[in-house]
Amino acid sequence: MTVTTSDTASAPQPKYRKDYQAPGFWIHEVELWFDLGADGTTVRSSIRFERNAAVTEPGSPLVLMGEELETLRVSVDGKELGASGWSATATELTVRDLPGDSFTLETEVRIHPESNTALSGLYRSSGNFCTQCEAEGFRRITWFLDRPDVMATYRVTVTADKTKYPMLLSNGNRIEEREEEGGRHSVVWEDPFKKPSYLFALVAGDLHCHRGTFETMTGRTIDLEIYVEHKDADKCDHALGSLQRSMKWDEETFGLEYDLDLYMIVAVSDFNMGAMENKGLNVFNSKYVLARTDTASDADFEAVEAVIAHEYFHNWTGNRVTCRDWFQLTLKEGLTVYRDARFTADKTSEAVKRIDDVQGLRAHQFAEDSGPMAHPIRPEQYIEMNNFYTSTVYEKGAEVIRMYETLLGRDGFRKGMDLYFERHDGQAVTCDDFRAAMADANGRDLDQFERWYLQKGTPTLKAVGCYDEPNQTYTLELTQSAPENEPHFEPTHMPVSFGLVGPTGADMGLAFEGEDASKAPTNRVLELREMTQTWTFHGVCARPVPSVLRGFSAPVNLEMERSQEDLAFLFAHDSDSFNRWDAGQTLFKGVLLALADRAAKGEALTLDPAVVEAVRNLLNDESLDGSLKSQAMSLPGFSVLSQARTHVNPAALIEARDFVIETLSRELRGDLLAQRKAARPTGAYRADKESIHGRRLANAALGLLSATGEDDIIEMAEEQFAAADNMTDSQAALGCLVQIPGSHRTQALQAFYERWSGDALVMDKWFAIQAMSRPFDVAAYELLRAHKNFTMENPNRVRSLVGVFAMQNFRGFHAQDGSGYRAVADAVLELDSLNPQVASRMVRALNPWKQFAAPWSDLMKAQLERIREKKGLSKDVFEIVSSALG
Ligand code: B3K
Ligand code: ZN
Repeated sequence: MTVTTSDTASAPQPKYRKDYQAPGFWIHEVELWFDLGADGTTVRSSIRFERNAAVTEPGSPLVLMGEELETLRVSVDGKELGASGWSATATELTVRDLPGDSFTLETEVRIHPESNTALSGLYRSSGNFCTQCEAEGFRRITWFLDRPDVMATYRVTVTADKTKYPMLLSNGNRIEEREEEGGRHSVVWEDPFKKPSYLFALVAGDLHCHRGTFETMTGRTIDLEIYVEHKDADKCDHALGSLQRSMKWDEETFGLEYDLDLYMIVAVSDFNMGAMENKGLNVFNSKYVLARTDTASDADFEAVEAVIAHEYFHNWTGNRVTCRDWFQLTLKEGLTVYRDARFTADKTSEAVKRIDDVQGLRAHQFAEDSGPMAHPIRPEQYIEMNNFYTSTVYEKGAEVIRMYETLLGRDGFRKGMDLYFERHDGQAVTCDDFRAAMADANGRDLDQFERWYLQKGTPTLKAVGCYDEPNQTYTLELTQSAPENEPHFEPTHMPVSFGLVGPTGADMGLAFEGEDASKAPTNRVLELREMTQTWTFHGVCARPVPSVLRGFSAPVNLEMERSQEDLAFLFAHDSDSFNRWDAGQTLFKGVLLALADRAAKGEALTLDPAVVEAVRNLLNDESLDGSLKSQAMSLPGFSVLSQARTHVNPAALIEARDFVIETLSRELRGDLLAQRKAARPTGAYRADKESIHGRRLANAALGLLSATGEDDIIEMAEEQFAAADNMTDSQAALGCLVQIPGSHRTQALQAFYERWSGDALVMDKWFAIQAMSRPFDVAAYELLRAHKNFTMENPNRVRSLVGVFAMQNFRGFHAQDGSGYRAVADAVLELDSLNPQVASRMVRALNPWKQFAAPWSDLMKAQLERIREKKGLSKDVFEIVSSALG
């Protein structure tokens, strides 16, 4: 059962940021008792309320939020209320008989975790109980003021059958355990830190506990406990190490120490997103905990470490200082993504991490920002908050935080963070409070910077450079302009990192008038605050090539007229590794789009040999590590290319991309073979940086080589597949073998299935590898949809088949007869009744329909309309579909 909408007369109404009002009551203390059963759970609560006289009149009733609760009893200050004292609708409990302005309310409700397929609130996963309360899931557990500015301390008693649920966990410290009648037992937990209800957690189950400790900077010993299913006991080491490294890093980098004496992480297999930072008791998608070298790839290991770090970092940025209301979500998410990115950069490679992040940002966030769901990082309105856990709030939010750092410097940023915690520890605050702390700690005016929170869409940054040879000056003119979908655009405060690359490939000095170019810095952060500004650099003794927006210092679309030669020159020489990579991307993008236009007209395709040579040079540049080389040869993806066009013809884009990949594969065959050979680590598997870079390059080379489907390359992939002692190599080889139909494909898939059918996370890979492969069409999709290992009830499985097909298999999804769209819409309709949050993620694949040419656009739109027609559509999917069609 979900909140139903279109069968009621009125459509769901949005909430607006401008309407914020403080709560009518405060809650200081909460006590909860859970009686967990196979057929229903009883939740009793005792809550201490105090009227907020600034907001509500004395005598006005208390209104609490709830969903799918069966109310058994309501009492105030120990007196049970009769029917006239309270009333409940599907979503509100109103209590009228209040003895005064502060009182204790007790309620008892019955809920049904055993049939909760929405995975929000209290639910069951693999027979265990767990919770997910962010954003508004706590109200599915008990009547409450379920909003983040209501912060309280919690005492929680959990009672359940002792044999089935030997572990009973909640937030904070375990203070009592006792036996109960009938083979049951109880555990009592107390969380001394005030928290909003979205950080509440409860877990009950029969789990293996992997233990460790961490000694903090003040010498306290913290117990670390990682809970997993018994069969996964040997996949916890990396998660534990990741947690210890995160704790250390946050002390060293931000001076932040963990507060409780216990930190628990529980891995569950049915989870709507990645993980959840509940105070002292994180609940994780098992995908981001479990890792063993034969089941998880290098990328999976890195993702586990990053997500563990992210949730850990939330303890300060999110939990100790939380959000006043959900419009402020980026306050904790943008900041925490920024922090985890810095952590990963420190632990792996700053350059590689930056390129991976920007690649993701452009593919997902830029697409969202130019589509129907575009919103500022601090949205102005929402219908269903869960729909706003977006790459805009997270990833663009992190870019905005990164701009503070670029403007203020690392030390200035740290000063701002220190002041933020000094002012707001224990509070629920806003993005403006964060900005004020950054400004005040540094004596800077950051008023204009607020526009990054107010405006949606991706601004364009236009750069025009002019070299004056007689005067030896170089003038750079920067102009910012409005995104198409932001009619009220005003100029942002934008840091533009800049350099000039001289004819030898070395950076030149950037001297303002009167400065000595030989002593001037070679990189400057230019602060663009007007629509247009110019800067002139002196003593520029030869014609330079400009390198603009180094490190991707602002989340914008850079527009600059540059010749293919200049781009190739930067691709070969820019000292800024991001811009070096990006010059290649700009070069490829121009080539691919021109080829796609030719393909759309049915014209023959040819590739400029200079492009091939540029890639060859990179591949053979021994100053680059394997990861950078593999990034340098990856072409802009379908999403990035289609954003550059209106009326996209997907077939022509795919044809152009295939053509370039196949040409590079043929022309660079010798180089790729040599690179693969040199890069592949020899001997037993190792996880050091060098080996990880080596595998990344070797597997990218194999991937590119296999594009032509030649027998010797297939044999090479078969050999790697058979011999692999780690998932990175095994998965990469399988990824090559599935691209071309034949016995090699079926045999490899069968072997992989036989070996791993008992391991859910590896089976997700088996589904995903097929779903993104070239021969995978709608018929193949339907076969896997009916496979005995597929279920719509597990979000990871849905993402690996439906999600990958809809968002990564452009051939199959954009089939010209519309069958791909129909198949995905069928899945959305089915999911909507089971799990609206997952349904509303899948349906977004249809969002960019306006960007496509006919017949694709009409076919996509028709499926959106079909979904909108469904009776009882969840408000999650309703919001997405109506904005897409609106
Ligand atoms: N804060 C959670 C996300 C909750 C999503 C709610 N639909 C995970 C994170 O960002 O760390
Ligand atoms: Zn987060």
